Amino acid sequence: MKLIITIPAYNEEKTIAKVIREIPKRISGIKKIEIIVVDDGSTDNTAKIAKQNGAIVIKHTCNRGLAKAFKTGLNAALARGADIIVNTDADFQYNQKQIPELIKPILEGKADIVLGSRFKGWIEEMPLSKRLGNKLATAVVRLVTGYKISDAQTGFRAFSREAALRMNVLSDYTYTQETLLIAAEHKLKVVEIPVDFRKRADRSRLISSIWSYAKKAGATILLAYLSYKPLKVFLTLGALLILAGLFAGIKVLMHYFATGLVQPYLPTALLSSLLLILGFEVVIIGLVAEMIKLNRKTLEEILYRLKK
Ligand SMILES: Nc1nc2c(ncn2[C@@H]2O[C@H](COP(=O)(O)OP(=O)(O)O)[C@@H](O)[C@H]2O)c(=O)[nH]1
Ligand SMILES: [Mg+2]
Repeated sequence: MKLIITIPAYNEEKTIAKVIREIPKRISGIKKIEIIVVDDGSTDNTAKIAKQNGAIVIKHTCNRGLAKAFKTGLNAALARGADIIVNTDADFQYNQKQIPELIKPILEGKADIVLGSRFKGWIEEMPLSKRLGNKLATAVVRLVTGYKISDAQTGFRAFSREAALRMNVLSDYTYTQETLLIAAEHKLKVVEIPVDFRKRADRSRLISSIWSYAKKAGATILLAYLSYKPLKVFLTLGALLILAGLFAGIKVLMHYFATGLVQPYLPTALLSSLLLILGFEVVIIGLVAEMIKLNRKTLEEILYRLKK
């Protein structure tokens, strides 16, 4: 069994060495351990220090964002023949000594993805706004995936090779929620274990303000959900519009049958037809989106087999 640890890093020269050194040298059930640091266009000494500490360094020529760096790491690990891939952060917030616990469910064949949950574990410090943001985003992910998880934003997670092969992340910004939507789509088994979360010594590289994060993460979740469940979303929306149209139309029809006139209800009649037309259109869009989804599924299957 080969384990590869991937670490996306953006200007983390102060902590990258500590993170690499904390990774266990030997883990029972694992023959070989490799570390890949994805340096996402850092302007400091992150890459140099990572190399000095024995990591394989892959460099982006410019800052492409965490999701792209995650993807680079995952693909590189797959290409190097990883059986299990652990992703962790470069900021020394997670405790790498917990990697053996994190990969245990995969080694035992009990999970495809293991999330290190901070909320089930120990959190040294997390501002209230971030705590609430995490809870809210997790609630949304729980709702759309059906996974009973407590921490959808954790950066400390393990993937089996099979699960990693399925992770076709499209977002630029954050991979955390999208990977779980993909997992649900492929019915992968997701398990959580409690982990420690230390205070960040430096400011966050990812989150400048909780609002900008909410906006970007919200858009990512919405888009991913739409592309996985288009029919459900559009049919619901279309059905609501059609129902509203019928509701408005009934009065007009009743009056028409009684008197042969539409007259006093002309505005209602217009509103009703508008809602009905809109509703049918939304349903048709749903059908088209569903067909596009089938197309994407075929493409992803090809990608999966190609990578395999
Ligand atoms: N590759 C890459 N990594 C990033 C970027 N922004 C943040 N990170 C890394 O992602 C991890 C989590 O970021 P962090 O700033 O700790 O986010 P927070 O813990 O949610 O506040 C750290 O290892 C960062 O170095 C980025 O633009 N590119
Ligand atoms: Mg962090």
